[in-house]
Amino acid sequence: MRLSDPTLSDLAPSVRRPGYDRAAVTPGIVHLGIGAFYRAHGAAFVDDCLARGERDWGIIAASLRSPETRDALAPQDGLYTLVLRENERTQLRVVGAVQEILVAPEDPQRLLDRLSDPAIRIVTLTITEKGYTVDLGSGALRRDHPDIQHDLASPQAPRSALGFLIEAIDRRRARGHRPFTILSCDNLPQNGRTLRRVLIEFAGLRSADLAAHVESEVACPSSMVDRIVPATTPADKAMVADALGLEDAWPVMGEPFGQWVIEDVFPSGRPALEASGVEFVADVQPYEHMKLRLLNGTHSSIAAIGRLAGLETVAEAIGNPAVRGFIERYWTCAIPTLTLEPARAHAYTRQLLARYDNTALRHRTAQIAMDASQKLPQRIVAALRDCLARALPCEPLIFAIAAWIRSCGGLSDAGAPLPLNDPTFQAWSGQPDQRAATPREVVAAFLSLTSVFGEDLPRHAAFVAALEGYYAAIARDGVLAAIAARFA
Ligand code: CS2
Repeated sequence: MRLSDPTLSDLAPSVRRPGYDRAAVTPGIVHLGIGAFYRAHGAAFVDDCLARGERDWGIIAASLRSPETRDALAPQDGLYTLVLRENERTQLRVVGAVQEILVAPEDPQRLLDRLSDPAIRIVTLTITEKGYTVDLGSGALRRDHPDIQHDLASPQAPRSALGFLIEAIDRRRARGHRPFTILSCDNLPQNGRTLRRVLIEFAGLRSADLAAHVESEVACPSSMVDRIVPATTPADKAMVADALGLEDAWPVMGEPFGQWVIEDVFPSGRPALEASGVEFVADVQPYEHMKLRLLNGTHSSIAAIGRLAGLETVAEAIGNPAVRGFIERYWTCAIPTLTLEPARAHAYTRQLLARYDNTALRHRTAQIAMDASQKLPQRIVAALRDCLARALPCEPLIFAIAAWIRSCGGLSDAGAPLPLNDPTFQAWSGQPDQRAATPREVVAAFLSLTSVFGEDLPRHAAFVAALEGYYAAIARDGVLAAIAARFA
């Protein structure tokens, strides 16, 4: 038997279920990018609001690409299990906030209709870094991106997130409806501001009028989101079926820790998420820097190091004394770049160590390594730039970049194939052959990636020399030996 509305009453009693009448819920949110992260984070916070009686904030979710999530969840009436795990402890909960799942490429019109419905007051996004079609080096729209080109030529049947948002904003304007507030939940620097900039630029390519409307009427609060969500495995599904007494085609896994900090700018209203533990603040940036630079920066470092060294999960990597010591040194360097009080940042890193040590998560380094070229600028390079400008120590940050470069070469230290999953990087024609080129040639080639390094870093002689030195050491000795010799 499958999890669904009619079978909810058959659930094992230990499993928490939606404590409200789902049939009485009406939609108020459209979510773009219905992946595991949103289901384990944002949707669970909204589910709590629905359970408290805020019935007009149901979620219409859309996938901008694949039908997989819809195919898994539609036969379950949108229900799915959220499993929160920490070492030996496991909590299960069925989330009921998702009312419908659309697959944008199958029927773009239907998604536009939903987005144009005045009942929709918020659009949330988890479309990953590359979904913003932004050049992270400059913050400008990637006008040459094929989806952007397509959406300018065919605004009525868009493909990109920006294409859907702008067309819907335009339709709402034509009908005299207020725009929705757009809440980015991706790990981008100043995600709301970054989004707003490319939205206005994209709208301007359609008409100056539309750009002015977006500029004056559309709010894009920034937010910081945090919960570690490893990809679901077949073993996870079997465990959930056992615990539920019902099949769930796609449960999501996460850690109990969950944080969401949001700038409180919602001119069209919002649910009382603060009652679900969300923090509303005037300025998200201190939190975002803390999270991107301390968590995501070390995550991406662990991903590159772990893959080179054959360490499969974050827990396995952080359990290695050399890697652990390196990560602690990394934090010591990154903390002075934050505006937050150091005591708070130190408490956060202590908590991070415990989160990384969580052996129940099995968070794979290969999962985090995905799309690395889109992640490094805000996670590592931004903090590095601050350190260089203030002459602060930053060796571990440079080393992490060297490890990433080496991990792009396609082979682990033991010579095993290291498949890349980073389409933007793979589309780059300047990739050197790391087996044939000298360290200097490899580093010079990578530094020409301005979307990662900007125009400034390739000219910073001390940085370039350090990067070459670390890269050469990793290539010669292997990443763990290189760490042990320098950061032990
Ligand atoms: C990770 C993040 O895959 C990745 O790049 O660094 O998904 C990370 O787990 C989350 O941002 C934690 O909130």
